[in-house]
Amino acid sequence: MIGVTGVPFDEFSSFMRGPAKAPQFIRQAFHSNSANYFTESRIDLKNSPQWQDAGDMKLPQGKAAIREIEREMDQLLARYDKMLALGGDHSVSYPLVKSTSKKFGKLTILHLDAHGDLYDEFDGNKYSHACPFARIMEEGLASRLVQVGIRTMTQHQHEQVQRFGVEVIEMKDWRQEMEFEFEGPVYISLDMDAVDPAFAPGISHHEPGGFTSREIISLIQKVKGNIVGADLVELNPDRDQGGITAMLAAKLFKELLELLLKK
Ligand SMILES: [Mn+2]
Repeated sequence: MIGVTGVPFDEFSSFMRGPAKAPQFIRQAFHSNSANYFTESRIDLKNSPQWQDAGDMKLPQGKAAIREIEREMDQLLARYDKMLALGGDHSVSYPLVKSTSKKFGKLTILHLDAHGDLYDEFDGNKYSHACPFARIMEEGLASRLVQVGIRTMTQHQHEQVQRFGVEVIEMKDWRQEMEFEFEGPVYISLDMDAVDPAFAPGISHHEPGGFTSREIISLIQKVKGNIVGADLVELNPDRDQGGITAMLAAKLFKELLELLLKK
């Protein structure tokens, strides 16, 4: 059984709050009468007995939330085979990955994002949404970190890439023919801002030059491997236009869920 949980936390966003509201907006879009519950390969998620919405986490404020996300994820992973988490800002990925690696061992992480999120610290906060992958790599939670869609590389983050041996496919080097196949347990962390803000304006950091909706959907559909966990983060409903980013998030949620259901 796959579990889905919402992680309503955005206190460690560096620029703008809002993603704490994302889980409810993604659920609303998922259940919208304007669409149906089928994935593009015709899996009927409404009538699938293989997944369940476990509701939202109940989180305290500040750094205690990071510990609580890990603790609640530990409990969820004791009840469910695998989990898909709806964020929240990207700071939630560190405790989610930490918990997932306790169950499945060292992970290969496919990280789709405009940003590397590899800062050692940001505005004095080691748990900032700009830092989760530095924490993950420092603690050895992943054997491979593969980042795709990056288009904001800085000198410091480039040094972090070298330090941790991160495999980066910057957006400028990405090609549609690229396919991703991995050995061992795989975790997918999908930041909505990987998508171009023209398609996904409902995010905090508008970074032009990203994926089209079609490109990111197809990229996910072609991922091969044993997907043991995923998160979908950084939807900011306050910035959305007519709910189009929430609808894209719901679509990506469906395709990610299908990947988790596969094995
Ligand atoms: Mn990002």
